[in-house]
Amino acid sequence: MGTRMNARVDHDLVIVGSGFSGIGMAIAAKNRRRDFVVLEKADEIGGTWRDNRYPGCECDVPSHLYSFSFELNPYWSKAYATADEIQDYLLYCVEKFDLRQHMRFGSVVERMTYDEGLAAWHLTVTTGNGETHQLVAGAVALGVGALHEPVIPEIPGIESFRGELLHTAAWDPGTTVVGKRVGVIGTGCSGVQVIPPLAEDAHSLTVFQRTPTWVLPKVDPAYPDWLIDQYEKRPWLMKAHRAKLRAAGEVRVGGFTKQPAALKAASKAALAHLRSSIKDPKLRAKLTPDYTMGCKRVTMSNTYYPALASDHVTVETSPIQDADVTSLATEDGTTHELDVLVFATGFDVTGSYRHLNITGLGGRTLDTDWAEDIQTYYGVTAPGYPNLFFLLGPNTVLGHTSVVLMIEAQIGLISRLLDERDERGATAVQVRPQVVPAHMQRLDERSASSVWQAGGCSSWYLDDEGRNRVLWPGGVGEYERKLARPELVDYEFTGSAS
Ligand code: NA7
Repeated sequence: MGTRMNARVDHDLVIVGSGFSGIGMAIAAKNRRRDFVVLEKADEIGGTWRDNRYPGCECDVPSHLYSFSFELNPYWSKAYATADEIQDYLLYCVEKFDLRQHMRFGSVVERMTYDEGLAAWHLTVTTGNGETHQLVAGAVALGVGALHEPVIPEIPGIESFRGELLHTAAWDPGTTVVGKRVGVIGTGCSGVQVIPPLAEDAHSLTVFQRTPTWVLPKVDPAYPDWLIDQYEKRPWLMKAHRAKLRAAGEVRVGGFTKQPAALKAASKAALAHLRSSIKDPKLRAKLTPDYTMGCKRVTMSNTYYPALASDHVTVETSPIQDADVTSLATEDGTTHELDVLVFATGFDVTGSYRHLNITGLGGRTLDTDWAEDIQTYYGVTAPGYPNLFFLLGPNTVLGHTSVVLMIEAQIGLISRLLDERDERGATAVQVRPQVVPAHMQRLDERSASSVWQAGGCSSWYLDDEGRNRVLWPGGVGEYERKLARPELVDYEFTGSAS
């Protein structure tokens, strides 16, 4: 199980979550022979790709870039992997690195409180059988995912609706919509993916659209067997392909942060895609975005517009008013009779940490601190919360390339800081509070002119004040360099292990 550094704790490191972040962190801890466990609330490993099992669910980042750099996968079947394929990859990683023995399934973290005297975290954990126990951790790495807490909008009367209610992130695999009257609320990435397969089976489909999305054609060829064979035999070929995909993604970030003009060509391509797919001018008008491309995450689909153009599909743009036993009513006075209502309404991104009830130094709580303003250092550490690390935390999600690259950079930094703490004979490491405001100010300055803040839309990227608190406003390369060579003076190492 590795060497425990501090005899006063149950585990040197507790990792919460077993998606890409948790698994990557676990592999690093194992390689460094740290004593660790992974707490997972579900009964199987995975995160986004275990929970999002709605029909049509795929990753919008190229598959060869959406994997660990140290565990490339020659077998991706096509340019953009399905949820199933990604989950299979993660299952493979867990077996290969023999991580299952470290997994504690059905373990829900209810509360985390920092004990300054012990320089450790007390975790209150509820297990599947309803029992609660305490764990003491020398450090905690939170890999709970940014897109984790499904949002269900409040619709007056929805509790009386007798049809089936589903959120895309909590799909019941037994659901069938064959011959049914289906409603879908939301036209973000999930909506764009789930609508075509539902339209294929449903008797009728009503799409409740609040804001039209930008949709690019999807170029998603299957990898032929001969190429998979080559990737298997010649990993350098696969690495070269990955490097090309990475470079293509990195070029795009300037378009989002500095020169939205660079998005002009892509916008033109998306509008041409709309024109060629939708002949009805009224429908086309409804589907034409009035904000700059990239302000919300750009979607890709060849089947979305054709599905919306089908005779049995209606795009409803009048706002939802209320629900009753069998229907949804919209403000234009229309009643929409439905058997199934699908919420493709996204996630409460900052809420991901709320359910953990985190209390740091001096009784401060993360909820209160972050309600005022989210302040982190490179999204990994927060002042006042020693020995606590966030994976894919604030301002580290990406709109232009693979977040797995960010996760790996973060795992490298966390491992480095913990090693440094232990080598110095200290018990706690935390970011120096005084370096954080300037860091956040730089992020704010860079975000101010970005298309996310200045593109004329609202999205889950922005907080209540319209500030970007989700995306990293730069290239992955820059982030990797900063985290690979951290300024150790920016961190305080305190306490004495002896
Ligand atoms: P998103 O991108 O947050 O999209 C949610 C969609 O639901 C979006 O179209 C919203 O409209 C719509 N929505 C949310 N609440 C309502 C209400 N009350 N009424 C009508 N419509 C509503 O979530 P996704 O799951 O699609 O994607 C999340 C990320 O997952 C995605 O970016 C990828 O990274 C993967 P709005 O645009 O706010 O007007």
